[in-house]
Amino acid sequence: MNLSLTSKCGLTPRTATSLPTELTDCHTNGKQQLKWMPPCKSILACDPDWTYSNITNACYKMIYNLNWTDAENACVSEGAHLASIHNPLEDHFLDEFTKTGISFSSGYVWVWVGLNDLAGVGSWTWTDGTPFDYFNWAPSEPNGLDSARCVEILPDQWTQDDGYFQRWANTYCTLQMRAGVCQKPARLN
Ligand SMILES: [Ca+2]
Repeated sequence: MNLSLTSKCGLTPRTATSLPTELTDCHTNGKQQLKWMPPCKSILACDPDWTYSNITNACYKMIYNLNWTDAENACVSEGAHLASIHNPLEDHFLDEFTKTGISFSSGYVWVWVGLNDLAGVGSWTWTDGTPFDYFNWAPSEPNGLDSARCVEILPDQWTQDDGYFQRWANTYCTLQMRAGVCQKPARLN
């Protein structure tokens, strides 16, 4: 446990699997106790062109017109990965962040996220190394498991009542998608 930053609002260094947490150093009966507190957001910041989310305490940025591999590489080149999703709140945030707001548009209106099973069919993995602990597959997804190895979200309604709206699907990694969304931890300001 790193206490070196407690003088700067108590934040511990972040990893891909933990949210920033404020430490309060309490001394009780001569013994030090550490109390976990909500994150101190005032000193968290994102680089220019990145958007902060107080749901994940991470930074997000859209990228456009790339296949999945190129999208992930584009994120990595900026110290990020394609986004990971671990609960409905994060899922909803990404739908809102990435949507066009146009219903029933044509073409590849999906958005790449970091989920893939390139290491083994059906072994779903996030590129940022976080656990696969939540999913929101559309009905009948994932399908075509042998060849559809990368995952997209659909923040816009592209057909009527097909069950795909704001849910996930697996598809071919080589498809050039409308967008992808990168995610990286917020930095200490
Ligand atoms: Ca599919």
